[in-house]
Amino acid sequence: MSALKEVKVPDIGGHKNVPIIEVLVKVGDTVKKDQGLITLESDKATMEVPAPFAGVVRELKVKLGDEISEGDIALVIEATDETVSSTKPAVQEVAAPREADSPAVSEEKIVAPVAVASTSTPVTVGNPVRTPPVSFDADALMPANVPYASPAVRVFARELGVDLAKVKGSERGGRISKADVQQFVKAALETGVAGSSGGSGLNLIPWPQVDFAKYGAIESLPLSRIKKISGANLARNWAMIPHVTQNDEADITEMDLFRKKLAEEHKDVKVTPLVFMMKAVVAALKKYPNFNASLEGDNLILKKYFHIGIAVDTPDGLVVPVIRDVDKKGLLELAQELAVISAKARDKKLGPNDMQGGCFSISSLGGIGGTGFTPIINAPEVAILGVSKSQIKPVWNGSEFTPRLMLPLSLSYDHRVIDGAAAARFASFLTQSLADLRQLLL
Ligand code: CAO
Repeated sequence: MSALKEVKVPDIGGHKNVPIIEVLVKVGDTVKKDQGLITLESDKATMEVPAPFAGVVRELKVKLGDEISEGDIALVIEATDETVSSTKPAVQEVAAPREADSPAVSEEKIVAPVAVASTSTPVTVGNPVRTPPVSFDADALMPANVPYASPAVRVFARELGVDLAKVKGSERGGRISKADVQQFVKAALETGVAGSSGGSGLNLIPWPQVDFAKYGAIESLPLSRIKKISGANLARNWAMIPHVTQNDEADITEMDLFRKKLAEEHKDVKVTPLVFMMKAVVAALKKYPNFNASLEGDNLILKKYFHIGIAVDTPDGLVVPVIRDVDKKGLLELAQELAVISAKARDKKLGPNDMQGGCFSISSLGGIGGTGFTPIINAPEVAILGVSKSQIKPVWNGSEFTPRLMLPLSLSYDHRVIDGAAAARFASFLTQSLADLRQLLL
């Protein structure tokens, strides 16, 4: 007699209450081993639970929209005899019901594999089989751009070197089938066009798989949602934008005396060097409009407004709220707004509107330390200013060394839009403006 087996949700990377976005089978369906049964979608990954063995679906224990976790029973399959013996690691077995509706559960415990697709690169957990180098398209890291296909189809496409982002899915909801991939390859061969990324992606070898626990004690912590989202953005920006960082130093001795005086007179608000940077950046953006721009195909979109993004460090990761119309606001108003928006960021109260519309970003680590770093451009912006910690340094004034408060600045720019000479001029203008604040009034 064929055995009824419960298919349990296997290890899905520690995710809990993951919604089911697709039920791929119905009662009575005959399924093959490894055929997709249900698709789960966490905040970053789409995972398919495959059939651990061939058989006939006898009962669905879940429906579309249900939220499930590891160990939950998804469905019951009547396994075909030959697969039962060969399928040790998959599910919990139940005997065929003696009385119509009460299956007795045996002790057999098995682990089902789950296929995960969090990026364009499919990862099959627990599958040590070596795969060919992965064609990496950084834009495909964005959740909305991840092609809709089962892990089996992803593996198939990868074996053929097909970039799934270029394949049109013919199934429900645009899902890409194996036949779609075959059709794509056929069409590509007929027209003589390569089916793979054709040089547009990075042909990277797979990420190293290391069993760290072999070398000592470890702890595995899930990334926060902010870290996952900002990580995807940073990876895309770093991979797709040719970054160059121009370093410079501003003599802020006088500026800092003025700042301290201002802070003394206005004890209700914290006036840090950052608000001076914001004003100096706006003056530089006005003088060099190509820095207040975004690249759109072959066009440069120049912005006539001055909204500045400020990188804020929060316990959950980096966020970049935007302060609008910096050109129209005074130092004290900016200081107040900076305090409000960074508190909002740390209290996780920023809305999407608070983080949109930026023209240029500033990442200030000056309150912490460092003499310079390479900030990553916040696309679709074309430049970002990194600010490190000011220090008193001996500076030669032509006749003697004098102690001056020097502020290190690191300007990263998109070399497709900005030439090195323009970046040097922009940075130099910034340092001069900060050294002599009267320049900001001109
Ligand atoms: N040099 C020396 N001291 C500085 C300084 C600088 N460049 N910038 C700030 N300081 C001082 C401030 O004056 C303040 O001094 P007091 O405590 O004596 O008043 C102290 O450092 C702390 O400043 P702050 O960090 O609270 O305030 P800020 O306005 O400089 O910055 C904010 C605000 C929200 C940008 C900051 O708190 C923050 O989150 N920075 C981290 C940004 C980040 O993580 N960037 C990395 C992104 S990766 O590219």
